[in-house]
Amino acid sequence: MSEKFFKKLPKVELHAHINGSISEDTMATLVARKQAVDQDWRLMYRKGESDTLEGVFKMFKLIHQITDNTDAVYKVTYDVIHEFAADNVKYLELRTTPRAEPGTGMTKTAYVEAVIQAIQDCALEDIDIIVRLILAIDRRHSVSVAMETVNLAAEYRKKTEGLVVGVDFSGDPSVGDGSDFIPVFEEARRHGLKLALHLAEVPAPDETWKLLQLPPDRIGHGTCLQPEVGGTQQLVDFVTAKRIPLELCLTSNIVGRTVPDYDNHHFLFWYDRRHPCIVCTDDKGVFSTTLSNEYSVAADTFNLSRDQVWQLSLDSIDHLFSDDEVKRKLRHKERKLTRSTG
Ligand code: 6MZ
Repeated sequence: MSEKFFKKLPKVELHAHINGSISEDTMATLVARKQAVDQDWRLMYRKGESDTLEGVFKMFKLIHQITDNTDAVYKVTYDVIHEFAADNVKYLELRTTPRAEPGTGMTKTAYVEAVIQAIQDCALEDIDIIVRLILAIDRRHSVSVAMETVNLAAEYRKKTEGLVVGVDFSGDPSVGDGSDFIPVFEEARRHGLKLALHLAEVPAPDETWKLLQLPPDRIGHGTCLQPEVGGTQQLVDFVTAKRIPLELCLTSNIVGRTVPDYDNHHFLFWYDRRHPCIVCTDDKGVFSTTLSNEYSVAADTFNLSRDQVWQLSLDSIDHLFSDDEVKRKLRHKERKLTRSTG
């Protein structure tokens, strides 16, 4: 299958962190507007430089120095949407952690409003992509900070008539105990928000088991659910029985070294069991990838046929956090395109 095939494939992206998705071009523009930035950023900003999860988190720190004001947050969001649209992504759920920057006076509310403004401006343009927003809870922060994020998500869900669809749980997986946040996720649910939680990105069977009882609507990564990689059979059985979809980010896991190589990626384990698997980018900027490339890598590594790739993309629609009307329209569009492009 050619590069063109993967590019033309209409796609759904459900796991993309805004600041991790920043392109090199956008970085260069924003760095040019600043003075106090490490001039070696371009060196760091290459696949292979951030070659452990620790290195990846250093990259986020650098990017956050650059996106420390609402103009930059608006630009990153706007550019990222255009880049996904150019990659033929028809539906995109962006996620981001509301951030206050006392140095520039940016508040969390202003941050969220800049992101929403960019999404709304893109919706008025002639680009064929539907965008929704998930607000992220960083596990390195406190439970009360997390509760603030849930309140912001609930507030802006109402104000934007459903543009904000859920909350995410992310941040350095080696920090803290995720089960402390269970009351926060229960509160999010009471507000009608969906839950997309990073789970078992590194081995953490106790925490994972407790968080699974919620249960989340989707799991980010799920790298270490199986017993051979630090999980348990109980975790595998639970996720299987509940059919909780997995957001799988192949390149991210290889670069971050939570998986040794593509051949050993847990995609195959779950895909073979016909479990809902969604191919995602995670941080397309930091990992120098695209969603087309992620589909191409999955197809090459696991010998997927054209039909299987189409079906994988089509099935992702079942798991997005928008209403059935959006799902129906997307399925219709994909089927029409399947017929016309083969
Ligand atoms: C866990 C991740 C992540 O929110 O500033 N993030 N958290 N595991 C990952 N796998 C590599 N990739 C990204 O985007 C950057 C933030 O997203 C989370 C981290 O909290 C990171 O600081 P935003 O837009």
